Amino acid sequence: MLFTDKERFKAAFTDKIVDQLGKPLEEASGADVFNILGNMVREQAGRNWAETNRRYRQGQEKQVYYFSMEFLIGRLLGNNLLNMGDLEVVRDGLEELGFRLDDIEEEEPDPGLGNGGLGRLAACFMDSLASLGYAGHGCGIRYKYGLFEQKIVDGYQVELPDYWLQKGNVWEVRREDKSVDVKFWGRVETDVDSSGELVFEHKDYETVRAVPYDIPIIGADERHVNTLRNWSAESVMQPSKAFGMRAGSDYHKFLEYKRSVESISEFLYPDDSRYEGKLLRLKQQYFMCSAGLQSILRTFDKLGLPYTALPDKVALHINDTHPTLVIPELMRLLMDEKKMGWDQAWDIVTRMVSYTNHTILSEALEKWPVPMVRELLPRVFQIIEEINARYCAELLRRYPGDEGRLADMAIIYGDQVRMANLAIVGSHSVNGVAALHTEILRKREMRLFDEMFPDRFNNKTNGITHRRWLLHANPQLKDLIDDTIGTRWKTHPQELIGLIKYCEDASFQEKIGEVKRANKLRLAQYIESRHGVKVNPDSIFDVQVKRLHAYKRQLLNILHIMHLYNQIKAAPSMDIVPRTFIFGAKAAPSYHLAKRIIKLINTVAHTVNNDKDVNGKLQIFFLENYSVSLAEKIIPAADVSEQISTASKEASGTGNMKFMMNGALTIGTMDGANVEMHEMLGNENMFLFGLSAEQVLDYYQHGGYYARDIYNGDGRVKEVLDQLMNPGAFCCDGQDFGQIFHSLLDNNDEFFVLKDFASYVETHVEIDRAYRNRPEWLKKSIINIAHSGKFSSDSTISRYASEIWNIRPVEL
Ligand code: 26V
Repeated sequence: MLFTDKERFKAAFTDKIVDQLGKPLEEASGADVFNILGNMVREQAGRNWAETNRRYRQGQEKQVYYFSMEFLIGRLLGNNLLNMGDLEVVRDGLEELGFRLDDIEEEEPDPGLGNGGLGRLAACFMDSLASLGYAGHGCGIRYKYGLFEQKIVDGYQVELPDYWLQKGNVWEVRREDKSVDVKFWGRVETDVDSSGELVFEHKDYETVRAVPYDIPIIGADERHVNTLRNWSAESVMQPSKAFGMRAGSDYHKFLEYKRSVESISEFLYPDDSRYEGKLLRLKQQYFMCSAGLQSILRTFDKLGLPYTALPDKVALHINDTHPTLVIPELMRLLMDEKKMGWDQAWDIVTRMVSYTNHTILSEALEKWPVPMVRELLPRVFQIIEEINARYCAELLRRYPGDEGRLADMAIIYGDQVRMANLAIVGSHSVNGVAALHTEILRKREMRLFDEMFPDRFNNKTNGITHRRWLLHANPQLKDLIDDTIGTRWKTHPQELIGLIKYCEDASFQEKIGEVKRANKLRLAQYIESRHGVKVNPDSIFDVQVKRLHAYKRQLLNILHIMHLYNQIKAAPSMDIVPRTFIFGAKAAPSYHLAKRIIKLINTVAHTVNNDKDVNGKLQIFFLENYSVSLAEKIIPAADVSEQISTASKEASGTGNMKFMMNGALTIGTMDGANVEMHEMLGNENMFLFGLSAEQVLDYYQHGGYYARDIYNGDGRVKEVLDQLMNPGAFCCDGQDFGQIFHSLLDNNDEFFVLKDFASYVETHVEIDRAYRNRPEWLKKSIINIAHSGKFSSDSTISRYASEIWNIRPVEL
């Protein structure tokens, strides 16, 4: 606790305002209050931070480093206050000084240093590691610009730069003294040293200075404070050093060099739907891997242990294939700098590295062009070649003459370096992120690898931190749970299961209903402030928020809404429970189909929201700039959670878990972690529909699906698809949605939108029916909350810790 009581907090805070800003409290703005408070919290955390590091060093504790190109951490003020146990005191104290903490939290920029699920998972993991007392840290990039800010203009997505650092960042500490140099380009010279050993010397390289910015990750016991270390790229000031042996010292060349160096940590790549072989992205990846490893080895050196002890003291985890270069880069450091032989280095590297796969979409697989890797990273490429040569030789020993297998499994093949293959071969653990996903990896996508390395594959179902997603985002629900089952669940989220006892308790049901209504009112006010439209809090809030991807099928959702609208137009007295459909989604800037779908949602929204015949039965809102902070407002207010990806495509999903924890009921396919939700909830507490993963994969393999048959055979489908093409019902320009129409019919509907349409429509009718029975609905909602503890990232992290990293919590 930072402040033992409210009065002391008020006094300390008021003093700080005066001391630091030189103005009286009455003149302090919201931004002033945020900055001063943030600084006070960081200072306090600083003491525990130093103590944590001292303790880790003194005990020679094994450290885990989670390498990730993305950490979507969200705002930190509220969560830090929560984890430090100061939230109530600060809230009350500020209130008496004339400020609302909720407003002060809004002053904090929301760092968008991630695209979606993968980056947010890394952030939940950071919180769980610190909260459970593990020595686990993040290694990432301090992007100057986060994911673009989305504006909707005339229904179209417009992207604006997200300069989140404009007003500074109170949480970070620049650690100039911990900088390291990263080398690009140049050539490798081979020589023999005095003892006859081959030595490799990197010449004529370009040097980039990596400067770390550390953010304290404050655990829920307040005492464990781990580190998220984000690297920033800077130029080296002496041109001679910058270009190594290169002569060029002319000033223009230097400025050019400076610009190109700084571009490395300039922006986050905003397209998580398909891989592109962009040089700058490869630079980012190597920059992070090399800087992170150098700093880890420096820390290890201070222990004074032999390098053979490295795997007992350090674990390296790679979040998808983006940081796979840690494998050859660590080989390089151990061999070229620490003078270790190949076999020993390889043994050490593979015992240290573990890898998580986050997608089976083949368009997202990273395959770097050989010439690009060879030129940018000449020594690292040599090492990759050697890894590949030794591994291919081993393959042929095990499977003599099996050229087909070699072609599938090689690391370098044709003109490409396949990063997933390198990650599997160079690590001791490969995990999927939900049971179904891991099954698909083992049985299909990575079958040959599973056959060769059967002990390597394992599942770690994703999780979410209940601290951000329940305690912080839904304080009223938190209070109600505390009053009902006590407070132990906060440190043991599995104990939420104790709520099951109350699922039929009429008074508890009513209280759950009241909390939901309060959250809906809050969201309704937010929507009203943005859209200028009143939202009916008694309607069903039906929500789909996530990145816009064809496989996530926002299209299925909006086509269903068009169908509902058509039904109402045909029979305005139709008896349905009023629905408010809420969307939030960013499309990658170059993903044209996704952008069309956003436009379609907005066009349908405009038509429906302004049609008198609809008479309040349907409302549709597309909330712009979906982000972590917006998610915290939306999710607690949802009645229905849309998790409707084409089965087999969503590796896990984590939004599904957040909604469940906040009492929404899911309409979903048997995909990702939905399958495990269903295992606990059964058919009564979840609304399933659509093809199974097996059916989908069978269609892909054997054919037999004809989207046009459905268009011709189902009048409802024909009606909505024709409306995409005809100016009239929804659109002003008939050409607007031609691309969508063609993707469904001429391209035979890759994601089975039409195939699943009928079953989706029926399932929504069921939801309408279920909602009318309020006690039954609330009972289901309680059962969902009760089971959601299973998806706490605390459980997930405990499994990574014991089954992959071999670490235990550190007592402080
Ligand atoms: C891929 C790429 C491709 C190159 C450019 C930048 C970029 C950035 C991110 C990605 C990763 C996409 C994979 C991903 O986010 N997967 C999601 O991971 C979640 C956490 O495991 C999981 O819940 C989602 O189902 C899965 O789609």
